[in-house]
Amino acid sequence: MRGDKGIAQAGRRENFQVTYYLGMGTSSRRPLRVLCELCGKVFNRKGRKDIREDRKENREIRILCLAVAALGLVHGSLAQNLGASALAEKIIIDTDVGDDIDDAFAVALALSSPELQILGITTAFGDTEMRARLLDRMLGEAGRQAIPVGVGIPTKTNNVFTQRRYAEAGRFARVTHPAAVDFILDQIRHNPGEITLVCLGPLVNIGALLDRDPQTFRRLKRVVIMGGSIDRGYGDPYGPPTPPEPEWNIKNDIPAAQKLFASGVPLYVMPLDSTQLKLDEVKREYLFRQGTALTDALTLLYHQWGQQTPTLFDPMTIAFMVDKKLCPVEPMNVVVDEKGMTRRGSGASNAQVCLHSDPEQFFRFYLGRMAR
Ligand SMILES: [Ca+2]
Repeated sequence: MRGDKGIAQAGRRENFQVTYYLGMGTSSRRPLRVLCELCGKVFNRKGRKDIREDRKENREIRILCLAVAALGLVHGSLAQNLGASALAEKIIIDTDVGDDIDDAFAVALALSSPELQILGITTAFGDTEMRARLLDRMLGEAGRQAIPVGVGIPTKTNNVFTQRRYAEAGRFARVTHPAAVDFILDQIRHNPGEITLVCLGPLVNIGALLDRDPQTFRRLKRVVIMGGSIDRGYGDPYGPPTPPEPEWNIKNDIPAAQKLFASGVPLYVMPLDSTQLKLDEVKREYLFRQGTALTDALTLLYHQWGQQTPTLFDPMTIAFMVDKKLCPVEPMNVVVDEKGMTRRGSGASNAQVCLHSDPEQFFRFYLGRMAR
C-alpha cells in the first residue's frame, strides 16, 4: 500500500497525464475526475499527521488541482466552441440591406444563430458601398467585426436607401472592403462543397459569379434565395391570394435569375408564397424591448425605414437554414421568363421550393432566438 508521499508522487504523475489528455477532447474528463478523486483522497485521509509532514508537497498538488480544474473549464468551453464551429453550416449572405428593412432582420437572425458560421456578408444592387458601411456598423455594434464585408457590383436604381443615415454615421467603418465576387469565389475555392450562399437581394452578384467562373460556383454546397412568386403575388397574407407576379429580387436582374435556375447548383427557393410574414406591433414591442446590441440596431434601422409594419421576407431563408420544418420544400421545375415571372415548368426539378409556412411558428422561432 502506498503512503501519502507515494500518492502525492502518483498525483504529480496524474497531473501530467491530465494535462496531456486535455488536448484530446472530451476524453479529458475521465483523467480529470481521476485527479480530483486523487486530490480528495490526499486531503481527506485520516492520517492527517502524515499529511502535515508532507504539507509542502500537498500544497503543490492543491495548486496543480486548481490549475487543472481551471484548464478543464477553459478546455471544455473551447472544445464546445470548436465543436459548434466545426458542425456549423458555412454561409455567405448576399444582401441589399438598407432599402427595405427585412434584410437587417435576416442578418440579425443569422448573427444570433450558432448553427451558422458566417464566412462573410456581401452587398448587392444599388449603392453597394453604402450598404457595406451599414453592415460595418451593424456588425461593429454587435461585436462581430471579424466577419468580412464584401462590396458587390453597384447598379443604378431609383429605390430609396431608407437607412442611409445609419450607414453614413460612419461608426465602425472599415477602410477597405473586398470585391464581393472575388471574395465569394475565393471562399468557395477554400471550402469546396461546404458553403451555402444565401441571397437576399437582386441576383446581380450571382450573375457575375456565373459569368466569371461557373465551375467554381457549382462547388457551392447550395444556394438559398428569397425570391420568386409561384402561386401568389404581393398582398395581405390574411386576404384572398393575389395572382403571381414578378418578384423584386428576380425582376431586378432577370438574366442572372435565369442563369441561377439553369446552373445545376442545388437551389432552395423561398418565394412570396411563404415569406409574407408581418411583424405586427405586439411582436415589434417585444423585440425592441430586448435591449440587446442587435435589437437596438434593428430599432434604429426600423425607425429610419419609416414605415409601420415590416414584412420579414428575407429572414425566412435564415430560419430555413436553422430549422427546415419552418419552411418545408418540395422539388419543382421553375422557369424564369423574360418578364421575371417564376412559372412551374414541365422539365426535371431544378429547385426545392417552399410554398407554405406557418407565420406563428416562424415568429415564435424568430422572437425566441432574438430574445436570447
Ligand atoms: Ca432584400
